[in-house]
Amino acid sequence: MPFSRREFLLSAAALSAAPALLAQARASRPRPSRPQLAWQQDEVALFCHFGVNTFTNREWGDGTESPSIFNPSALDCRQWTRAAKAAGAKALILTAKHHDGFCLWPTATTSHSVKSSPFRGGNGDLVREFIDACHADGLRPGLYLSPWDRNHSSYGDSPRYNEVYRAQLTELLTRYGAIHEVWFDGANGEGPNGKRQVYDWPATWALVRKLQPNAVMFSDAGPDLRWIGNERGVAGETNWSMVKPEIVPVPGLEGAEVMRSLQEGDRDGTVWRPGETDVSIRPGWFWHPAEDAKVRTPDNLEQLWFTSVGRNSKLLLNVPPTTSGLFHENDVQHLTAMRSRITECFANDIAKGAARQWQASGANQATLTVTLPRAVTISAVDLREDIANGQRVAGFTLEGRTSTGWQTLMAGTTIGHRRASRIDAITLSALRLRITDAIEPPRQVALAAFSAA
Ligand code: FUL
Repeated sequence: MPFSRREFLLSAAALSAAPALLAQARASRPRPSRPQLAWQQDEVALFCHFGVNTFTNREWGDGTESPSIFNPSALDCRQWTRAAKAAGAKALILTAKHHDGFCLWPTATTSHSVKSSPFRGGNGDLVREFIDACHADGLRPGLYLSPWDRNHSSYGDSPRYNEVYRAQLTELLTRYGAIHEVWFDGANGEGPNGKRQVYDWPATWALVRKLQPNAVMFSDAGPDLRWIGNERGVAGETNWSMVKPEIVPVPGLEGAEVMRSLQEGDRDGTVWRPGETDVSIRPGWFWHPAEDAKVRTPDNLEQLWFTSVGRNSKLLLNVPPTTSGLFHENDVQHLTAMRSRITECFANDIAKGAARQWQASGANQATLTVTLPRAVTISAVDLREDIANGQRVAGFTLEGRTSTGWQTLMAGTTIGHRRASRIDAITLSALRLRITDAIEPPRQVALAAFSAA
């Protein structure tokens, strides 16, 4: 049936509005905030679980520990920060308070703190020493403040404890300068009144935003960073930095869809909330002498790097100080060895300066061909999207040209900030990245290839 004039005008108007509508749809796709970008660019941070559990040899204190046991014999936070630097970490997060409620800074909210301990004669402030050491070594400090508090008498009396918790946060976020990350754990138990505490997340998040607008907040539900869904150091092979916030609206939820969204993010996510991969260098989060021989090997640490940073996540690697207040020498050695391996792996980019051809085909496909100056053996590849413009690639295949023709080296879904992999050594004269699917027109992807060390 022919168009009426009215229909024709309407469809012409719709057509001319289409680019604007498309642009609008694109503009409304989530992009990282500046603090989220900086967080991702760190790539590796260390986590330090330290507190009364270090002295009781436990993982979870019950809140009845006497502050008198907290007495590190040779505390030196600079030893931590030097080791962090040697490991290539750019940030460090300290458990200012774990579930046992013992505060590592002199707080006005409870006497259950360093003030009542023999540490520095009761005049110590471990949070201050930690932050000073971070500054001295150019690292970005972050703090973990456990919402679950098994010591405070108000816990379980929800409105009252929420006030206490916010008062603790206010102390931490106003006394020590810039705090780059605030870590909210999802664990939640009953208070002495037998009632389960109901946390007030909106008010807590708003307080952090007000006091430290450049800090990123971590929890299952963000708002800025999400938990990756396991403590094994493994991000999803598909890993979007966007999520649908309605799937995990508050921390501590369980279920298959929650776990999937934490692991993989959401292709059609409406909020930018990249996944952070927290994992310990030992079986436990706190130091236990029996685990000195169970420190992850450099080989294993390197694998963790590839399954986190190499999959568009950030590695938050826990290294627990001992009762002396220092990292154990085994941990320091393995951390340093991990860094040397990563540095060696990415030392020699043979695709640098090579001829590149980028060809878009349609709205969501493109091919990048990199012709190498000569045939070389490669054993690792590194792909990167410029995520300041959003995460776009949803499917790709990487091929290499051998003396007998093109061969597939790897295939995957997302790329994001970094998609890095070791591959079986292979001699190639060219590489071809085919982007087979993207949620917005793909932009140039950076491709680097590394020769065997
Ligand atoms: C968990 C806690 O219960 C562990 O003790 C540890 O702090 C880990 C990072 O988060 O939920």
